[in-house]
Formats: sequence, C-alpha cells, structure tokens
Amino acid sequence: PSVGAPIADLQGPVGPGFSRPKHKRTFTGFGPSEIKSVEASIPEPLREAAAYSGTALAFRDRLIIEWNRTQQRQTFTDQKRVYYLSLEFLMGRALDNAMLNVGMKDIARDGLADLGFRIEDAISQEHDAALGNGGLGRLAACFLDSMATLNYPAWGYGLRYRYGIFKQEIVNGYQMEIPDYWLDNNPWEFPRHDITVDIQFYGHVNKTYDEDGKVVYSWEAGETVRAVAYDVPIPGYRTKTTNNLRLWSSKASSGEFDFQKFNAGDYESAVADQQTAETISAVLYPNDNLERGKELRLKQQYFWCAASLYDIVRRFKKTKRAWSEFPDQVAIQLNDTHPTLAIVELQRILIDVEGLEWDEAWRIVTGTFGYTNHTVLPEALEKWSVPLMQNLLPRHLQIIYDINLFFLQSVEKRFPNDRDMLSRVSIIEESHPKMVRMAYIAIIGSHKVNGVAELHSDLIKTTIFKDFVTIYGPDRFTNVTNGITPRRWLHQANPELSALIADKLGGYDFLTDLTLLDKLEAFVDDKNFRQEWSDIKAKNKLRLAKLIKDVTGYSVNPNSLFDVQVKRIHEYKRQQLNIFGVIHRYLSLKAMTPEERKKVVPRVSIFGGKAAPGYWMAKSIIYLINSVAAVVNKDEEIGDLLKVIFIEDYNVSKAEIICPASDISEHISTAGTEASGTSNMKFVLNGGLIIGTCDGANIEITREIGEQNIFLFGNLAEDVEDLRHRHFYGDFQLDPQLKRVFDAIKEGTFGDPSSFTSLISSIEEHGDYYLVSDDFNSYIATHDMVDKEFQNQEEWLAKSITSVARMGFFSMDRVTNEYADSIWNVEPLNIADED
Ligand code: Z16
Repeated sequence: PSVGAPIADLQGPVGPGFSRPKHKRTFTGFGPSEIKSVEASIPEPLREAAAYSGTALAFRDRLIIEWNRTQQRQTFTDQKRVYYLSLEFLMGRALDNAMLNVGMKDIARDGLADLGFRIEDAISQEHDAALGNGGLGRLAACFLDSMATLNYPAWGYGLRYRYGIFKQEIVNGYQMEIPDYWLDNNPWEFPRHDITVDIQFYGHVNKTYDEDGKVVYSWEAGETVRAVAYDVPIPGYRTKTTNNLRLWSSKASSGEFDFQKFNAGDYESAVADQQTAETISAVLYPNDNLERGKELRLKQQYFWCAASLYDIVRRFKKTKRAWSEFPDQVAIQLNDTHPTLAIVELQRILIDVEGLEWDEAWRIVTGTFGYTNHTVLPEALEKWSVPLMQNLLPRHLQIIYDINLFFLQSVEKRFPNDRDMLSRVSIIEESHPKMVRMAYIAIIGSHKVNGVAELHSDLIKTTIFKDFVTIYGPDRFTNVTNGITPRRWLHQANPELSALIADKLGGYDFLTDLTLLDKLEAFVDDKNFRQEWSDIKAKNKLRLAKLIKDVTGYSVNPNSLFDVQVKRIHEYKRQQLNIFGVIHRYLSLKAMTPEERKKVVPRVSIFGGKAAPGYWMAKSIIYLINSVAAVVNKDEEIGDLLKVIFIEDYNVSKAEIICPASDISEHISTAGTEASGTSNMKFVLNGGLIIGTCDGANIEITREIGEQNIFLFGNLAEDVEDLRHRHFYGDFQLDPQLKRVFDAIKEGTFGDPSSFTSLISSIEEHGDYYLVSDDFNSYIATHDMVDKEFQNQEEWLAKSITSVARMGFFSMDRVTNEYADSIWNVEPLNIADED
C-alpha cells in the first residue's frame, strides 16, 4: 500500500494481538473436511497457539542436534572459552530468530500457510523472554547472537527469574505494574536437574592450621540454597554453532522441602525454608541505572556468581591442567559490577579450597576477568554496606579486606605519603556505615576495563576512575563502542528493507559483514531504488499505525512525520524535554491562523518506556505525556497536525515494529550521561534520522554517517559541570519558551496542575540538574529544522539511504571481535557437519 492508504488496507506482517484476515485455507495431506470440522470446534486463539507450539518444537528439535554437536566439539578441542556473566538477558522472542538463523523461515511460512495460518500470527503468540531492564540486558542478548554467529566458544550465565521485567499497563494515564510470569510452556529452556550446585550464605569463618602449620580458613554455612541449571540454545546465523545460555534457578537444598522437619511436625518452617530459597531467583529488580542496596539483590548476585564459577571451575578441572593455565582456558566478562563477587569467589576457591598461594591465585584471577562499565551516574554505582556483607558473606568480606590491603600497600609504595589518594581509591568507603565499592574491586581484579562508547570511556578515565589510570597506567582502560545485531534489528525487524538491500548487494552477506552496506551509496540517486526504499518505510509506518490503533485506540495519519522516543523513562534521558517540546508545538499551533496551519508538517509524537516502580519523577513524566495526549488528540482544531501517543509496555517485540517505522527518533540525554545508547543505532540502521545530543554513541554515529545526516543540538559534556555549578549558585534563567509551557501546565491546560509541580520545580527551583531549560531553545530550533527538511522528501531519502550505508561500524560482530582480540584472547571454532 502507498502512503495515505487507509489503515484497513494493511496486509503486511503485523504485531501481537492483531486479528488474522480470514483468507482461504488449503489443507494438504489430511482429509480437509475432517480437519475443518475439528478446526471449527477449536477457538481461534488456541489454534494460533498450537501453530506456534508446533513450529517452535520443530525448530527446537533441529537446534538440539546442532547444540549437542557444538558442545561436544568445543569440549573435544578444549580451546579457550569465554563466559559472559550478566544479571540481565533481554532476549525477546526466540522462534522468528531461530527460523531466520537456521535459514528456514520461508519453508515454515509455506508449511503454516498450507495449514491456513499466517506465520506472523504464530510468531506473535510467543511471550517475550524479558529478563532485563533496558540497554544493558539487550546488549547481553546481542552478544550471544553475535558470539554464536562468529563461532566463538562462548557461554552466557544468568539468573532464571520466574518474573521478568513487569508488564506495564496505563490506567487513567498512570503506569501500573503487572507481574510478568513467563515460564509456562516455554519450549526454549531445558531443565538440567543433573546440574546443581549448593550455594551457602551467612554463617561464620573457622580459622584452622594444616599439617605444615599454614593458616586455613573455612566458611561454615548458615543457610544453603540449591542452584539448578536451565539451558537455552543460542543459534548463530548461517552457522552450525549453537551456544549455550545457562540460567540458574534457586530451590531448597533438600530438594523440595525438608522432609525431616516436615515429619517432625514442623510444617510451616519446612515450607518457609523452601520459599526463602525460591525467592532468590523469583524476580528481576526493575531498576535501570539505579542500585538500591537490598539484601535479596546481593543474595541473587552471589548465588549466580558462585553457581557459575563452580560450573566453570568444574569444567576446567576435567581437563587436568595446571591452575596456572586457567587464564589461558577461561575468559570471564563482567557485564557491569553486578557479577563482581565472582572475582572474590574465584580467589576464595583458589585459596581456601585449592590451597594456592595468594599471589599465584591473584595472578590467575586478574588474568581471567574483564570488566565492562556502563554508566557514570553516581546513583547507579554499586556499593554494599559492610555490615550487610559481613553477615551474608563473612569469608568474602575478609578476602575483600585482603585485596584492599595488598592493593593499598602497592599504591603507598608508588605514591608515598599521599593519604588522600589512599582514601580515594580504597575499596572501603569510610562512611557510616562503611561501604564496599564494587567498581573498585572490578577494576583491581580485572586485566581490562572498558567503557561502551568513546566519550564514555574518556569520561570514566578522567572522572570516576581517574586515580586508577594514574596507578595502573592507561593500558588497563580501553573503549569498545557498543553495537547491535543486524540479524534481529534489520533482517528480522525489517524483512522488506533487508530483502531490498540483498537485492542490490547480490545476497545477504551484509548480515555477517555489515560494512558491505557501504555499497548502497552507489544507489542513492537511483530513482526506482529510492521509491522502493520510501515505500518500505511507508509500509512500516502503516504497521506501526496499526499497532497504535490496537493498543491505544487512536488513529494516526501515516503521512505524518513519526517522531519516536522509546527507552526506559529516566530524568537523564529527558523525556520531559520531549513532552515540553510537544506542548510548545501545541501552543504554537493553537496561536496560528488557519492559513499558517496549512504549512505545518503533521506530526505524531510517539513515546514508550517503563519507569522503575519506585521512581516517582519518571512516573509523573508518563502521566504528563498521557495528560497531554488526552487534550491534544481530541482537539479538533488541531486534528492530524499533532497527535501524542504513549505505547504501553514497550519491549523487544514492540521495538521490532517501532524501530523500522520512525522518520525521526530522539536520543536527547543530557550530554555526558548516556554511556552509549543502542536504540539510536537501531533506528538509523532502519532508515530513520535522529535528533540527539552530543552524548554516548550519538557522537560516533555522527562521525560515521556525517553531520549533515543527523540533527544535533544542546550543550556539550564539557560544559555541563560548569552550568550545574552556576545553577547551584543561583545563576539560572528559565528559558522564556519553556516558561510559556510551564504557564500552560500551571493554568490547568492538561488537568490538575498539582500532579506536575515536582516535575516543574525540579527545573524552576531545584537547579535543573539535567539542563532542560539550558537546552530547550536549541531543541525547539532543531525541531523546526526537522520540519523544514522533512518537506524536502528527496533530500530526506538521500540522508536516510546514506546513513544506512554508513552504519557498518555498529554491527555487534565488530564489537564481539574487538572483545575477543583485545580482552578475551579467544579464537573462533567452526562446527562442521561431520563433527
Ligand atoms: C543499563 O541498561 C545501562 C547502564 C547501567 O549502568 C545499568 C543498566 Cl540496567 C545502559 C546504559 O544506560 C546505556 O547507555 C548503554 O547503551 C547500555 O547500558 C549498554 O551498554
């Protein structure tokens, strides 16, 4: 369908919850009449669920064979493996990905069509695996896809949460959280009741002596919980490699519940122990970029680190190699500081259990670990209180003290008489209570520390970890700019664009070498190609319009400029700047004459994202967006000129529909706050332009695609500190256009203004920490340029095509190879058919 076609004309692939056109069903192989009568008796949703299950089981069977072969081959060759430890894996759906990676989606489509089903309807039956919050969890999922595709012997280790990230419902404009119970009938996981590890907590440490009079510490548990492995196959694209993601589930160490207690009549405590154990893997903490220091979270971290390390060490010991070879066989990557206890745990195993000397053990530890930092926000840096750690992990706290002692001694030697330096870099913060700084353990215990975009990696070296650069020199610190997997974020999410590119480039090789996209530049002036390119964007916009209609009830004009901001709601990401800009636009439209309005580019402002349940400011931003939507969308004077949409429950499968459908997307964090961002890459790879600040990966996107192809605005990171300082000392003038917006809100234009007072006063009265006012004028002016340039569709298309052609750098495969070469020192291993 062309742009402007009525929404009802939509025939293409559609998202969750869409009804299937009642097209002709042809049956082969069975007696059609019998099947029809059976079919008639089954309600439609059940039939679609069966279509999904049947297809998933068929592909699963195939994966199992390649998975077993891969694991056998990797064990047999026994080369170095990499282990990616992440508390989050935001996988999304598995079936579509499995079909595409195996290269049999077309066969599945035909098979399902023969049975009367549309493949999209079967695919959309699957529940997202949503074991993550946002960028960090999705990065882990992209790593797995890429490591398998590039044939690296690699495992992921995580937690099998019973409840993933909550489902978001919007009720009267407010966010409501619904538990995400996702495990029923999950065909993608394999319980491994044969693989369990008993994990201990609490208790105390005994000091004894061995035959030689050497001190030996042993940790006596106060509580023991069993970790049970659940394995998930990770197929690579166009390869036989199928790697493993191992997720740990907690249960009572007595198996189910304690029968001795039970038989003795102590029913309640028998069941209570079971419940305490199961609580550990019950739920994902729903905070993105915030750490709150809760004991259960620390228990999760240790449970998962200890189980994973036990598994890794067990595998290593089977090879009968000397301990000194451990770092030649094992690379462990820490996704943020969440798995930092793995460093301490390995040191504990080597010393207390295996009897190695401290220095020899510590050489092994630092040779094994790499640490990726994902944020400079102070509220996100993990610190655990010493009393909490002392109680839960008494032996680990001792080891942390020893690590700190030896570290500080070495610092003292090189920087004598610098007491300030010692207190700044000490693992223990001398506060009340004392705190353990996890990032410092991660730095001291790793051989490489990396940031996730150039600006971010520079910032950690010059601000939060400055002293460690002085101590260790610059070589311990490096940058690996994030990327995204083109399999999911181009081929799967945007099959038509992928097919058009394949047509021009002579095949799908670009999906495993994304730099090949540069050949598209030769077609920028090709009229037919441009037309096809723009037709695909129009279809993708229709697909999103259908989703919007379905989940919000609002009809949007697909000819409008689609302006999208989807990501976790956070003050630093500045959705408030966006919605204030929308209000500014609305007020301007209201002040125009009908003649003036005729020249306006119609716009749909689309928002999506979850707020952490306890983050009130983020929740009031959501409420403001919905309140503005309620007023603007029913304003007949405005009509299609402006629509405001909040898509509830933004997740991976919705992102696959949203990313291909933007004209422009917003990546507008206060400069210096977004470590990288990865959705910026997804939007550009799908032919959308972006408006953004000079922050995170936006800067490198600009370097790659050219500054004429991106809309940049706002203050620079280097000026932020000074501006905040000035605000703090009262040097602050509210931007006049923003004042007009605030006045409208205060007048009650969008409902009871008292709902928005803290949001407004954080800017007007409390220092405007995120520089919303400082950047407002430049933001508005840049949006005016967006409007102007959108009116020149030919130029816009050229920008879109050129940008996609230059996105090769942001492939996750480049990222994986950089880690493999500069941090892990691992080589790929090809799995052949005959293996
Ligand atoms: C997270 O998603 C990120 C950082 C962090 O410390 C914690 C969480 Cl849960 C994000 C960053 O905010 C984002 O800029 C980055 O692109 C992403 O991690 C992956 O590196």
